[in-house]
Amino acid sequence: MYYGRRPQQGVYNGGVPTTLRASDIPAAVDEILTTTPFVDIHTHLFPPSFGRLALSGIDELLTYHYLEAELFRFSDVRPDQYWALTTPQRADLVWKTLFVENSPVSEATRGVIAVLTAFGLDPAARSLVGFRRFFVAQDSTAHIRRVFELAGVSEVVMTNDPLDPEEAPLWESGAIPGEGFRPSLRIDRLLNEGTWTAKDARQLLETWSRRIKPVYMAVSLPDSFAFPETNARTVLLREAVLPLCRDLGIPLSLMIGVRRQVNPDLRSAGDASGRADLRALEALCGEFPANRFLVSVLSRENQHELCVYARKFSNLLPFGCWWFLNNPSIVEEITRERIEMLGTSFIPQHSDARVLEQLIYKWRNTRRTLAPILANAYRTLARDGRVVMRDEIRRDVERLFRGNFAAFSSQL
Ligand code: RAT
Ligand code: ZN
Repeated sequence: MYYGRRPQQGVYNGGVPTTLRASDIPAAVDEILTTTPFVDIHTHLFPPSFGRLALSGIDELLTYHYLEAELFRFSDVRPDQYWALTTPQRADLVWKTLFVENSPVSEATRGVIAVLTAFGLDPAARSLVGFRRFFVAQDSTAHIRRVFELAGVSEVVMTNDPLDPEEAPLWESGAIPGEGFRPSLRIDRLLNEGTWTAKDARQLLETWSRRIKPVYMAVSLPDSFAFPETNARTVLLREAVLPLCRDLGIPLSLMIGVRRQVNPDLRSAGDASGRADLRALEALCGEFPANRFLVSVLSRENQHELCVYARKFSNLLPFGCWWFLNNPSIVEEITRERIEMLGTSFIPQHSDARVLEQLIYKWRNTRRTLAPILANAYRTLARDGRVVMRDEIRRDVERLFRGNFAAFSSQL
């Protein structure tokens, strides 16, 4: 299935590789970014077969926790009053506060505007009635296809938690994700909260790996994460998680630097970030050379060290500009640094989308930020004397947004 726009005619010059003049590079990069379908390696999306877990539509878009955090800055509503509202009431309040009474110039608010515009809806509307009517009228399969196409993604990786009381029974009763949705096995509860023995953990992970066929296992970790530590997490990583990942040929994704619930009143919006000591990665990559690690770090201050470690350990693949980093100014800085230090051997971004339609703005923004960075890299290369070919740019973009991941996970 092809989701991106098809390449323009004549791009390949009748099969002969096209050499680009420096002045043609930006347009070529734009065209290649727009027509290459990406794999979104970390989302919280679900297909319709997962019922209430599959979030879509205006009420869900507006009650995204990135926006809720902003609501409490602009409104006098107290969190307890807000949580007492129904979802449509919350959405109405967010719309009135952040979109009508204030200008939606933040990344998360602009995102909603971009989504509405992509569907031809009027983003200056004062009420949500017309938006609700539009989203309710969509056929879910056709709508997913359209969203994937508008976002330029071919597949999204879900976050699947075997210890989630709402999600687990769905898998157990045979729910099938369907086309475009790939599972990953999220093990936060197992590693961070549980009182699991290595034997029981291994058994649980084996059962769930057989059941859902994850493309990786994943865990988010606090800024205080260390390895090795004298705790259950180290034992479980050493004796259950990493041996099984190796046997299955899948990576372990480590998302490091989250400080959960610094303001619990805000629920999902109450988490913060902190700088971590990345010597934990040095120890993990060194002790487990036959394992592969996908790594994203939440603190801006940890980004350079992550690149340094990626230069030391080829079993470490940096990915994404996670959560509070997914803003154009920071994405630009991190991506330039990664290209300078790692060439094309990293994964620039994932969406972290929780609501289906967020894919549209998150991926458009990523492409928009990336285009001048990539163009600049190739123009500088041309200036240094190397011929730049269109097909090589296409190969590189394909690697950044699919190939590097595929090389890390035997399950993709
Ligand atoms: O970005 C987010 O939506 C966060 O709330 C988290 O979900 C984070 O991405 C995670 O996967 O833990
Ligand atoms: Zn996430």
